[in-house]
Order: sequence, then C-alpha cells, then structure tokens
Amino acid sequence: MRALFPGSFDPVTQGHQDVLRRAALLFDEVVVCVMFNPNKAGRLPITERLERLRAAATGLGNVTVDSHTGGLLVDYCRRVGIDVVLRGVRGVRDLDYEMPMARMNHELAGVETFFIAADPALAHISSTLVTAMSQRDRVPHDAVSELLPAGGGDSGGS
Ligand code: COD
Repeated sequence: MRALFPGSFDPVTQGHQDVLRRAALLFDEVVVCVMFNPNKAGRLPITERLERLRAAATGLGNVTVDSHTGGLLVDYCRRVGIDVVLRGVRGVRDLDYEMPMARMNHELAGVETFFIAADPALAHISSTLVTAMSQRDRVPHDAVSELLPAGGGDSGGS
C-alpha cells in the first residue's frame, strides 16, 4: 500500500524523520510531500525544503519526495492515486487540528488518515521551534542541529 506524508517541512526536523522512518517500515511506498499551510508564514524556499527532505530520506529506498502547493491535499491524492495520509501526533493539540481535516479528506475523496504517535523524546520538536532557535544569537549551533535530521541540512539560520 502507498501512503502520503504531507507537511510544510519548513524545515524538516528529527520528529518528521522519525515518523518517516517508521512509516517506511509499515507501507510499501511512502511519498513525502511539501504542501502549503495557509496558517503558517513560509520561510524556506520549496526547493530547499525538498533538498533537506531528500537528505532526511537517505537510505529509505521506498520513500520518494514531491511538492504540491497549488491545491488541496485531496487533489494531490486523487492525481497520484493515494488514499492513505500519514500524520504525526505529538499530543491533543495536534489531534484537535487533525480530526476535522481527516474527516474532510474522507468526505471529499475517501482518503483515510493514519496517525503515528510521536516518539516522546522527539515530541517537543517543531519546525517553528527550530526556526525560533536558529534566529537567536546566543543559542549554540549544536542545540539547533540536535533537532534536525542527520544529513538534513544545517541549522537553517539563513
Ligand atoms: N514528532 C512527530 N510528528 C511530528 C513532529 C514531531 N516532533 N513534528 C511535526 N510532526 C508531524 C505533524 O503533526 C504533521 O502531521 C506532520 O508532521 C507535518 O508537520 P508540518 O508542521 O511540517 O506540516 P503541517 O502540519 O503544517 O501540514 C501542512 C498541510 C498543508 C499538509 C496541512 O495543513 C493540511 O493537510 N492541510 C489540509 C488542507 C489542504 O488540503 N491544504 C492544501 C495543501 S496544498
């Protein structure tokens, strides 16, 4: 079975990479796709997000990387013939956000959502946190790098 792991990935973090690795063990094929979240001001260009995702997916032979920024998630699912969407859940706040979307994607296109519980050791990580830390002068580079995937690029401080 093929599954789609959509996200902003601005930038991809260790938390995303963990979900991706675990999904790659469960599904025959995983497409990880950069999409546009209108509630988040984008920072990194899409090309850089894709480059970092490719690095984060190194060694995962059944993972491919793509982007879709011009329509609904379900449009992409229909176009590529995928009917399972993967989402990582760090806590109830994520679920509150995810449940209506999962319902909508099912109503609109019969797309099911598969939730993967965050590793508790990584559940505090978000792209927003990485960005905030990388913009602070006195945060050591290593503290930011620890949140990023191995091989997933630098601290993104540009
Ligand atoms: N551990 C585990 N999971 C994590 C962690 C962590 N530390 N950090 C993030 N995650 C999970 C998130 O919960 C999410 O499931 C996924 O990883 C991606 O996270 P983000 O923050 O990169 O991406 P989002 O949540 O901003 O998703 C953007 C979407 C556009 C995919 C989303 O908003 C969506 O599905 N919108 C639906 C509406 C639609 O169709 N939009 C148009 C798309 S073009």
